[in-house]
Amino acid sequence: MNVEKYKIEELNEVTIKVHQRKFTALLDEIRDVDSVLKKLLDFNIAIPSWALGTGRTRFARFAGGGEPRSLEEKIEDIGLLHKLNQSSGAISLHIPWDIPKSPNDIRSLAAMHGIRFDAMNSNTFQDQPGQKHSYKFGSMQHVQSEVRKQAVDHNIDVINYGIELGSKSITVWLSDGSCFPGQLNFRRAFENTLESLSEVYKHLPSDWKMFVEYKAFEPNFYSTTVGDWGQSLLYASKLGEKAYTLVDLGHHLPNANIEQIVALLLMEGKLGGFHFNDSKYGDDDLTVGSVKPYQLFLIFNELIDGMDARGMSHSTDLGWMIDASHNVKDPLEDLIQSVEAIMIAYAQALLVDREQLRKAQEQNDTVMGQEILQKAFRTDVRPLVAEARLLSGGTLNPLQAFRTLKIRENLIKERGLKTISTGL
Ligand code: LRH
Ligand code: MN
Ligand code: MN
Repeated sequence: MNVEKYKIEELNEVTIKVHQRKFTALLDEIRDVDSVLKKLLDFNIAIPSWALGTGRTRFARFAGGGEPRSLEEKIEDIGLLHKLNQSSGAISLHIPWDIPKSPNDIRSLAAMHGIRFDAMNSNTFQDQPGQKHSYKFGSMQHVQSEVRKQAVDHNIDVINYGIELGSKSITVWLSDGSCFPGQLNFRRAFENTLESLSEVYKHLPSDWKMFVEYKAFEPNFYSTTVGDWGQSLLYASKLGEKAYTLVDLGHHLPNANIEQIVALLLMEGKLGGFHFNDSKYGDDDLTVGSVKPYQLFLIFNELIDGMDARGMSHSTDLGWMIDASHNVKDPLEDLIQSVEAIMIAYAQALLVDREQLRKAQEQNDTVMGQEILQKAFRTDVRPLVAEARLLSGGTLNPLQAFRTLKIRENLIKERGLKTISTGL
């Protein structure tokens, strides 16, 4: 299915007047609107291939129909999304869920849709058919060197696929750990993991980054060998300057202060990337901003503060990705909402009066500190985000466009009702 430019323009025509009125009203609240718009225009969020199907990170899957049946169709889906919002021009692949059989063709197809390849993801948390050694007791931490080598070789294969596609980073998420006290020697598990990661690190091209993703729990529930930002930072520091910590919002213990974690990782120059999602309990992988939008804003507030302090580019110096998937929404509609939530939180955080905030902090004016943050958070920036989309050729209202253009109905016609996207 293709969405022609004129269809987007026709749709925008219908609501442009209302939009302009709302945008003009908002201008009083924004100091340097051009610079804010430019930042929003430059900001892109990668879509993981596994978010395009329903329930891809959950136990049960209730397919909604018209799901992508191949890597090509996943790229097509992200192309559609990107046409509507002009903010999701990248895909993140998971190997072996998305083996590119012909990398050159895949690369050209993605380029046709204006999509680049974000971080590659390796998978040593599932046994694959025909695999020699099992990861039941871990992969890079494993007590047997043959198992560790198998995991290392897989990661090297993933880097090689990425090189062919033009990716510049690999995310390693290990589910290694233990379920019971006594199962594992923590120190040896750490040392084995570090040694395995160093083997992979040696194969990184000079312009690549390695992201070490941490997670406190699941599938191991007693200990996790890359369980928190401290452990991830230890690995990343020992590995070298191309290794960074990756923060997935769903991977913390309840009520963790993620904004503080982000601030300190940035201060150390060791924050590499983000997996956005939202949750009530743990790694629920829900739509970004659906449960704790204020937390998301506070995280962006620290991101901007920390990146500006280090002179980093908001758009290119960190890896931005969504990592979500669940059962009850249309995956593309969900991604539209997630991207929108990220843009809104980013725009709100750009409005924070940092000079005033610094003064309030220096005077221990707690009340004013809170007021300054909440003034920005409570600003309805949706017209600002919509204006950025309009300027970049996207739709004023992507969700409405998705429904009016009957995108899912068309995908079902093309692919069938009983499709389940490939992968997990
Ligand atoms: C683990 C995780 C990690 C995986 C993805 C499928 O929970 O967040 O990033 O690669 O889910
Ligand atoms: Mn993740
Ligand atoms: Mn996760």
